Amino acid sequence: MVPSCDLSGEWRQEWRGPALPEKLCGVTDIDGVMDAAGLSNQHVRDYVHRYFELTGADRIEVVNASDDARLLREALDAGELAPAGEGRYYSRSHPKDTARSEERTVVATSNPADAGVYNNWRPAAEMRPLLEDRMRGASAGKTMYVVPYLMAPPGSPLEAFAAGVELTDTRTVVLHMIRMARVGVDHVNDLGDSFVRAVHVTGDLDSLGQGTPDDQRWFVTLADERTILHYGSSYGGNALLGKIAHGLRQATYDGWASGDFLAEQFLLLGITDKQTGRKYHVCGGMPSASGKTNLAMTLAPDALGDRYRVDFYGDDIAWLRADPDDGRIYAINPEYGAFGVAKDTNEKTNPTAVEAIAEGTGTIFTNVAYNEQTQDVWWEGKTKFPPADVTGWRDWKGELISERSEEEKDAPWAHPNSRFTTTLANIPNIAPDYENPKGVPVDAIIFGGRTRDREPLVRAVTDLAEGVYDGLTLGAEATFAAEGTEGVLRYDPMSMRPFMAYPEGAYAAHWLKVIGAATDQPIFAHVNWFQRDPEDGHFLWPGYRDNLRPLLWLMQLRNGEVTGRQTPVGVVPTPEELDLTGMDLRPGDLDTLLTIDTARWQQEMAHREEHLAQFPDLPEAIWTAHRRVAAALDDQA
Ligand code: GTP
Ligand code: SPV
Ligand code: MN
Repeated sequence: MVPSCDLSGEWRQEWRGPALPEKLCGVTDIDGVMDAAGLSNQHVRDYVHRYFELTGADRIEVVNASDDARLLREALDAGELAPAGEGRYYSRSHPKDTARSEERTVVATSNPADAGVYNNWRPAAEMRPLLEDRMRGASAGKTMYVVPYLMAPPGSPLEAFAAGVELTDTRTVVLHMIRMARVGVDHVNDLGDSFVRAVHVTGDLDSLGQGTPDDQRWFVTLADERTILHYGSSYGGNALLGKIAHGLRQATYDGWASGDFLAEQFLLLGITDKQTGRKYHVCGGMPSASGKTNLAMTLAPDALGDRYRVDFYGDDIAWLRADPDDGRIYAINPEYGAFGVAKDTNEKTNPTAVEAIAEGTGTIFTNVAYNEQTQDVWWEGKTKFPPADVTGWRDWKGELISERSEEEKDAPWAHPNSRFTTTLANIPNIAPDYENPKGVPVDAIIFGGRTRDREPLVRAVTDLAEGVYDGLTLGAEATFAAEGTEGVLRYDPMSMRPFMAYPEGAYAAHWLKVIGAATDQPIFAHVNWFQRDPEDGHFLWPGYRDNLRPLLWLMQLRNGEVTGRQTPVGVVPTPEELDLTGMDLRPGDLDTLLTIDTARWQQEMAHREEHLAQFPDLPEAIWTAHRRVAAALDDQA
């Protein structure tokens, strides 16, 4: 006889009778669902039970990557997605939910000493109940999807830090996770308790007071409990918890706590010199929306294409460790897909991205413009002008372009943070060995922000402490009074400001330790594609595919094939050393791109001093590097 209201689930595993109903006594039999899905890890099952009860979801579903086609059909039927041509999909987020919110993002632990300047530290004992209160009953009527995932190529030495189980009440989040991470129960069944618990509850997006003093959203990483609780958004990094909440915030904390590795908002690419057969790997940090995806996907400029090939490894996250066997730094991309900025993506700026999001790729577009009659998508910079015939076109909010009022006429059709989501395998220049569990040896670590003056095209730094110092003083310019003072950078150390999980002084020390453990260390460099002419504002450097040229110079410098010119802030190429074949730069622009304006740099050094002084316990080696650069500038003045 079937024990009618026994929900413990134990008897079910013994049951040999006919298929059992999913619900008994009106309650979902979640053990039955987990059994059927082969989810056997008892720690995962207990966690699912706990949050199923807390969130009040109606039912659960355990997700494997192979469920993608069915989930897509369901999302299309439910109107959560619309078709965007063959094998491509379109989604619109809630208009108040279009980007990460840094103010509402918190790292919480039980140790007040974990508070840093940027991690918005709060006590875990305060944040967990606060989040669980918000989540209580908030998934009523919904399905709770159980998404086991792995943020690493399987077999990676860092695999122990890479597994997680996201619980989410939103189907489109699941579809994004399937593209951005490796998803399936096999990734967690044998792990015991060592997986990240990542709970995502969307909440009622109409009434969360987003951006007001009464904001209800919270995005919390309980780092020392390896638990992520996000409430109040279903967009990007707020909701795809494997990506930045685990892949960056949790992982950077784990890397520090274990002493083993660094997790950084870095791109990772390979350069093959077909003439010599040598292969180089470059990784590096640029703040959000500053060009990582574009650089990682870049092709060699036409004139250099016969000799060099660029391979894509990763565009947003890299985990780095020193390998004791050969003394080199190895990097992996923990992700499985790319979540790229749509704006300005076109055949000229980024042909590989255009191919990676073409029909048949399964790409999901979010918040671009959409034509419901032709199923076409458009964003600013896809073509020079928007489609001339506006029939059927709606902007990212769903408003018909044809019905725009006079004042709305010039508003962008796509949201500036509109994005595409596609798997790495769709990227035409994906590295053949991108799933190599060991990762690839790193030759150079670069940093780059958007800086309209001062920062040259490239300057190389050969000393470890000076390289780390350079990363810590990375920033992007503030352009409007609202964001800061003109000419003063918004510092974004290593491009990790929004993802920092522990104090900056300890972070710097951990960098020195991990990279310092390598006997064959990467060279550092600072790059800048965004210098402008002070008179007419044009970009001095055309950017995009031409960005390979300064990287080639950097590899030559590392190989001792060029010497460059020593300046107080690093080694800068001489104009002859840069391979500019096939380019026509305006006269004078190259000089400006390679010039160090000493007075302007001295001004910057004063701001840097204030910036670094915020961080107690900054290693003395970093201060020494700062003083050395400052003194060299003073000598030159
Ligand atoms: P996140 O995904 O937010 O971390 O951004 P990202 O760093 O990957 O930035 P992405 O490559 O998506 O570029 C952001 C914007 O900068 C896009 O609109 C690009 O078109 C633009 N951009 C990228 N590279 C260059 C360049 O070399 N020159 C110029 N002028 N613009 C660039
Ligand atoms: C960024 O903002 O740096 C991103 C997008 O890469 S998100 O995943 O939303 O953080
Ligand atoms: Mn990013």
